[in-house]
Amino acid sequence: ELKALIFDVDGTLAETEEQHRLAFNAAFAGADLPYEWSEDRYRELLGVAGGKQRMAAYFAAVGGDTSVGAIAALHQAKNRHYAEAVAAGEVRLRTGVARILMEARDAGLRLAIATTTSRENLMALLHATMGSAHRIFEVMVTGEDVANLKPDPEVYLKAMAQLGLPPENCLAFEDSALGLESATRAGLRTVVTPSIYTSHHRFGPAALVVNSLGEPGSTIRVYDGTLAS
Ligand code: XBP
Ligand code: MG
Repeated sequence: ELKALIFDVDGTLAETEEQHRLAFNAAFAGADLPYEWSEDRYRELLGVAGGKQRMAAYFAAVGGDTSVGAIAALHQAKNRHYAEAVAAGEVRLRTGVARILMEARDAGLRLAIATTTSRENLMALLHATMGSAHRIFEVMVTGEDVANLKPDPEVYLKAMAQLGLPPENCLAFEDSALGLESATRAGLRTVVTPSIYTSHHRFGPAALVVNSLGEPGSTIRVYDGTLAS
């Protein structure tokens, strides 16, 4: 029996990765670093989950400063840029997300989040895209709440522990192969909606792969008795 839906955030609730990429580049520029991540480069770099870990992997490869302090400062600056962009309305919920959340709630399903990003980034996104409706999420587990990021299953295991439910009662929603692996290793069935940065991933263990959770441009429409031509 299905009792809860657990959502990834970046790429799944919203196409956030482009804003993360631009924010990383703004942080590099602000620190006078000669790095600028192209879309293609960022697509590869997303193979490393977590912004700090992503920078560390890249800096190690190009001979940059991999010290914890340097990376922490850059990540803080990056998150400031990200929060600004999100607050300015640069990111919207993906097609169908608002509807599935409302319909799930109305059907009595419980809603949770399992994300790699920080609580601050998560709340910035939820406030900007949903306002007070973000309270629809009963459980939120972020990258700050776990020792091991995706593809480790910890974030999903923790979300289920907080829901008090076994994987059989839950369904995960993901956009990436790393996220799918995390959910699958936690014993969950997963619906995948590939995002602009993950469309080339392989989603073997997914229960279902669909372009989106709704029809393009749709809101909830009431059938008025006439047939569309
Ligand atoms: C998302 C991530 C994050 C974001 C940036 O993974 O890997 O690192 O790219 O956020 P998922 P931070 O969607 O699987 O949760 O810089 O806060 O890490
Ligand atoms: Mg994701």
